[in-house]
Amino acid sequence: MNPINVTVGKKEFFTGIGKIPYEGRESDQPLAFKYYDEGRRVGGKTMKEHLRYAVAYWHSFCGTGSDPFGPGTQALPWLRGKTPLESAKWKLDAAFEFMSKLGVPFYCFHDTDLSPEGATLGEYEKNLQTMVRLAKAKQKESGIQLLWGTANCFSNPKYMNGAATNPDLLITAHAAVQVKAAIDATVELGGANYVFWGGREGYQYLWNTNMKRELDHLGRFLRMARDYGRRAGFKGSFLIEPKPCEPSKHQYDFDSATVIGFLKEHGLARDFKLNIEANHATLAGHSFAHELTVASMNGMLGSIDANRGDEFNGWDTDQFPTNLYDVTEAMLVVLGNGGLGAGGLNFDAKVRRNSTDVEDLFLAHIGGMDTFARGLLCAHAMLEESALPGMRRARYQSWDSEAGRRFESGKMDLLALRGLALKNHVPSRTSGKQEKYENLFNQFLR
Ligand code: XLS
Ligand code: NI
Ligand code: NI
Repeated sequence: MNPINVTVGKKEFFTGIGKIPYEGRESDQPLAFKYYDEGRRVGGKTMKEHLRYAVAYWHSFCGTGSDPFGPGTQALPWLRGKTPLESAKWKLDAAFEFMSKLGVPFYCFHDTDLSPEGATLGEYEKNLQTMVRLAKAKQKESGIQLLWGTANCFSNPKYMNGAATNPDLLITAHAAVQVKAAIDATVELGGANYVFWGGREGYQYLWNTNMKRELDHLGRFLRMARDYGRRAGFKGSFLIEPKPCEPSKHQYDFDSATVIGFLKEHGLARDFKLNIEANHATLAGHSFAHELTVASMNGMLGSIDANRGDEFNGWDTDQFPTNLYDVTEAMLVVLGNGGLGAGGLNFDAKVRRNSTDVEDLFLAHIGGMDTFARGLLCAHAMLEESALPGMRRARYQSWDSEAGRRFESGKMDLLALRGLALKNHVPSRTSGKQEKYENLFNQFLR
C-alpha cells in the first residue's frame, strides 16, 4: 500500500479503496469486516442500531502524528490548501469520502476541527458558519449524521489556565464565544448530543488555585450554556466527558462518580449525561466497565468514546479498541442499560505515529468496529444463554424476602433490622464464586 500521496484537487482522496464490505470471520481480506454486519439482528435490533458508530474528526482528519519528540509523519493531502479555509473544505470532502466508504452512520467534531479559528472572533464565527453550511449539505448527500459537537476550549494558548475555570473573566468570555457557536453548529446540523470535555478545567498547582471558586464558575458556566442551548432549540443531551488528569495535573471532571455528584450539586442532572471514554477510565484507576456501570446505574450513560490505553503507559494513548475482553464487559453494561439511546460509539482514537499508509486509517476503524461487533455478540450470548445473570440475581435472593423488601422500601428501622438477627441463626458462609463467573465469561468469548 502506498503512503498517502494523493494529488490534491482530485475528487477522491482515498484512491484504491472502495466501500468496505462484510465478508465474515473466514475472510483473509484486511479491508473487510469479519464481524460487523450492519444489518444482522442481535436481539431486537440490528448491529448498526446497537453500535451507532461514529468517526472522530480531530484524530482522523486533523492529526498528523506529531508528538513532543517530533513533527507529524502523516502527510494529509487535504491539509495542503492555499488558505486555511480551502484546507477545511478539502478536509470535509475527505472526511465524508472516508466515512461513506467505511459505512459509519455518525461523526463528531470540535468547532476548530471543522473550521479555521481565524484571526479574530468575528472571523472564527464566520468560518464556522461557512463550514456548517457545507457540512449540512454533505450530511444530506451521504445520510451520515452528527452524533455530537463540541468546542475546543483547550488548545489555544489563551486557555492555558483554563476556560470556564480561568482566573481571568475575559478568557472565560472567550470560551463563551466558542461554546455558543459550537452549540449553534450542533443545532443546525441536527446533532444528537453536545459534549463538554474540560481539557484545561483543573489545576496544576493547588496553592495558586482557588478550587472552590473555579468549580462554582464551572457550574455557573454550564448552566448558562444549557440555558442558551435550550433557547436555541437544542433538544438532545449535554454530555460531560470525565478524565482524571492530562493535560492538567488534576482535572475537575475526574471520573463518573465525581461528575455525577457535581452535576447534582449544580442543578444540571436533568440535562446532562456522561460520555465515557475507555482510556480516561483506566487513567482514573477504574476499568472501562466500572465507569460505564456508574453512569448507567444513575441513568446517565449518554455516549461512549471508544478507545483504549496501553497497559504499561500512564497517559491517554488513544489507541483503537482491540481488546475483546474489555469490550465485551463494556457491551454487557450497554445491553443492561437497554442500549445507548441517542448516544453512540465514537472512535476517539488515532493510528500510531508510524502508521503512514493510506489504508491504515481504514484498518484501524475496521478493527475497532469488528471488536465491538464481536463484543456485542459475546455479551448478548452471555445474557441470553449463560448462567451468569441468574447467578448474580440469586446472590441477592435474601433481599427478595418479605423482610428484605421492607428494608429496601424504607419500611424497616434499625431496631427491626437488629431483631431479624436475633430471631435467626448465624447465616452460613456463601461463596462469591468469582472463579466460576470468570470461567463462564471466558467460555462465551467466541
Ligand atoms: C481528550 C478527549 C477529547 C474529547 C473531546 O482526551 O477525549 O478528545 O473527547 O474534546
Ligand atoms: Ni474523548
Ligand atoms: Ni481522551
